[in-house]
Amino acid sequence: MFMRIDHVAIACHDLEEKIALFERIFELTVVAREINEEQGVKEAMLHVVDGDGGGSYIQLLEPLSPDTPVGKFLAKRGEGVHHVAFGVPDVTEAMGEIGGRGVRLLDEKPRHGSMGSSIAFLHPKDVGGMLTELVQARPTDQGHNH
Ligand code: MC0
Repeated sequence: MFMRIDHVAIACHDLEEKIALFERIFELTVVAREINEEQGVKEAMLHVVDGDGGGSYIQLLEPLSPDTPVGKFLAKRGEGVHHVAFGVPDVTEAMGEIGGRGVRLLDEKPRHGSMGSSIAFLHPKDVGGMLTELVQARPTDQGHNH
């Protein structure tokens, strides 16, 4: 079902500071920036490698306000890994299959994700404490990436 790890997301207080850190220590490059009002984040995608059906990235997330998933996470746990996202060929199909195995879906239908992707989250308590995201890359990205 999983084609690749699409991204590992890191919650941070200062997006620009963390972009500079990851560029310096890992020689990564920002390939997309976005404000996602629905998810309450300002984000940057740093390209790691190209893979099956899309690329793999580090995603840096800064909350738009304290009363958002990432804002609450920072207040409770501080900066660090917020979620892991797996690339799937069809997010609706993956939601049905995984949901059918008793995992709570946090989204009833796919939402808008980074770089035109369709995404859905799974409850961390049903995935060993790991907030998990399913990602279907934008159709034009599949096969030849960003
Ligand atoms: C909360 N918990 C987590 C967690 N956030 N565990 C692992 N990783 C996380 N990121 C744990 C808490 O410690 C708590 O456990 C329990 O889950 C309930 O959390 P809460 O603090 O009471 O907070 P809630 O219930 O208000 O919300 C948690 C929940 C929420 C995961 C349901 O954050 C959510 O719906 N997230 C999905 C959307 C999201 O995260 N969007 C931002 C990124 P204890 O043991 O203390 O009870 S959007 C994004 O990144 C997009 C743009 C993209 O990738 O393209």
